Amino acid sequence: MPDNPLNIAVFGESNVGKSHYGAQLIGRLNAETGMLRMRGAALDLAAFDDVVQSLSGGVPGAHTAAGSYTETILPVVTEAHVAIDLSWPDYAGEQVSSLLDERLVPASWHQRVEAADGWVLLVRPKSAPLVDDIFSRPLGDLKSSRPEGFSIECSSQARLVELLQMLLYTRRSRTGKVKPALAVLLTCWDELKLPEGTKPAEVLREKLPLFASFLGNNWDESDILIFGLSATGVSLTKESPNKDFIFKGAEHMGWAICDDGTQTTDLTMPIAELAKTVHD
Ligand SMILES: Nc1nc2c(ncn2[C@@H]2O[C@H](COP(=O)(O)OP(=O)(O)OP(=O)(O)O)[C@@H](O)[C@H]2O)c(=O)[nH]1
Ligand SMILES: [Mg+2]
Repeated sequence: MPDNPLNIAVFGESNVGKSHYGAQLIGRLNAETGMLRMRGAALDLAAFDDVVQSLSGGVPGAHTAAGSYTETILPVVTEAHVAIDLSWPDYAGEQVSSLLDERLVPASWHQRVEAADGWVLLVRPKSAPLVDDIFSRPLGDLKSSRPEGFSIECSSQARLVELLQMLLYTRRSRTGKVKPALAVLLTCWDELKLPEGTKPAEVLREKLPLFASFLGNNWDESDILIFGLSATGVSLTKESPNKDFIFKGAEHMGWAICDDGTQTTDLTMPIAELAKTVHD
């Protein structure tokens, strides 16, 4: 096993499923059924306690409180004995909004942005509808189609491009390091109601074409992975707790979609595949 474990860091805007994926991943690691296993001693997993507890009762966890920032390091190992320190932040997604609005990467993020060998970006396609913006229609047209004084905002796709550009700039300017390998996880895949076998890269191209072409133009094909993820498998509501979560256990719920469109219950797969890409 190498002395220095690989470092993988997770990013995502508000409400994309960061906390629920973190909680479900911990469940899978504890169940020891997937491509990744824990290595090392018990950890402080307090940041995910609330969501883990809510899921075991079949209800969704709460949003991460604004202003909170914790980082959980999950020491894991792949089947090929590659050690990884998975840095799972639990920050309110609003931090990303203020990062974009203020055009400033907070100091608390620098270490993760700079040190990571691989980045995981969570994107929820249902919350990123295709809308016209300055990239798809002339500014004059946009202005005339909106009431007087209406401000024209960046589309969700443009925000994602902006986020990655800011992270890349911070990394390059402070360390001179090249781009890390990147895994884009299209979250809440169940919401998209897609036919079985649909490939994540096709969904990215169809639902987020601008973002897809930015990725294609900036990353080598061998350094980018696109997966689907449904951390809970279904939409949960507080009003009617999901019986499968209660009786089967949250560790049996949720699935991911591999790049060839096949479904797997192994929620550790996207991270394990990214580690392979980084390590090879
Ligand atoms: N349908 C469906 N809903 C999901 C899934 N994963 C998470 N959700 C829901 O999406 C919402 C947001 O999930 P969170 O994990 O709290 O998202 P977050 O990125 O941590 O959000 P902030 O803490 O606000 O930054 C919650 O209502 C979850 O129940 C999924 O796989 N499928
Ligand atoms: Mg959260």
